[in-house]
Amino acid sequence: MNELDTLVERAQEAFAAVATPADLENAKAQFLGKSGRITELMKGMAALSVDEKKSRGAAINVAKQAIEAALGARRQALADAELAIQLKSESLDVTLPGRVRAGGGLHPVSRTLERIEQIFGTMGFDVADGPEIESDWHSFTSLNNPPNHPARSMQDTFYVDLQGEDGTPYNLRPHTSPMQVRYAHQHVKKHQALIDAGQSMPEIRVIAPGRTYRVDSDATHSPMFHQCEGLWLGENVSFKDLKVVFTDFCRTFFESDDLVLRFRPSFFPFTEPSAEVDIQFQSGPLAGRWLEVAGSGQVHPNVVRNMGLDPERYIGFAFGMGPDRLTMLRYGVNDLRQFFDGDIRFLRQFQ
Ligand code: 2U9
Repeated sequence: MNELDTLVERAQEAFAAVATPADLENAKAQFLGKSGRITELMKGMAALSVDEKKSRGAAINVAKQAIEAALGARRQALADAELAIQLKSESLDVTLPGRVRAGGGLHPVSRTLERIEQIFGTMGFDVADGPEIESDWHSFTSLNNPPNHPARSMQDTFYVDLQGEDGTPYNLRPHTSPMQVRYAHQHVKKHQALIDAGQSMPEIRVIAPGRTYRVDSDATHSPMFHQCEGLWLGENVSFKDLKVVFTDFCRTFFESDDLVLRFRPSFFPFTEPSAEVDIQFQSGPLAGRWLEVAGSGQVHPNVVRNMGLDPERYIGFAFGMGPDRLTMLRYGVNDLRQFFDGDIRFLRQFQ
């Protein structure tokens, strides 16, 4: 093997030995660079005769071309390998299962509250809002609760370590009634000029849905629960209106006209007379049983007075129901606590 063949072979080996394009360019310099082997061989021809130069030059050129071809092939091979690695690292497995975006949903009790608001909305009821931490006056006194009523005791009501101006501690509202008292006050304030002039004030028609708190916990009681109360107050509102409104509400809520109501005498400090409202389905899985769904009554004159109105002129009715219990009835759930345990498997059933 002559010297040029050996040089070509060495170049091929050197190119094959490099692993990166940068190393390849360094290796190239040894053979094809300005002071590389091929350039040296060219320079070495100076002393040769014209004929020798021709044949020697042609032979060196053949060797140079062989080295350049080896370089080009190696460049391509390295570029191909790099591309292959990149393609592999960026490859997509289109058979992998897609990423599931966990969709949120409304809590079943929230669904019930929305339904209640929607149904009463169509009957002209506004929706009140208000604080969950309440004053003693709004939770009890304004609602005609006597000073020593057991509802005021620590066994029944949660108290907050904070006192109001009158020295009584704030409570976690045990019912949603304070919201109606606040709403009524605002309404009266807004129409004070009319009232003072002895003219008619627009009716109060409002529902108050929200969270309420009592010291109670078993299968049908949770320390945090929901209530929705309603108030309709005007100059010509009667128990007959309560009966129509509530019958309409129950039939729409339970999606059944095959349902009757019963008003059973009861007692609440804030209404007189008072009545429990029971419903009975005439068909379907719950047929035949009387189910207690709400309390109701004519607003007590003392409460009307506490709202800044004359009880001789303004009369009305109020009702209160438990959206948690309505949700249990509608969906056939028998333990209230499941609603507040936060078990996603339970809650997902209502989506
Ligand atoms: C004002 C005046 C009167 C609201 C009423 C009820 C009857 C009632 C509860 C019983 C248990 C609901 O299901 S429950 O949680 N409530 O029975 N609530 S009348 O009376 C009012 C409210 C506000 C100003």
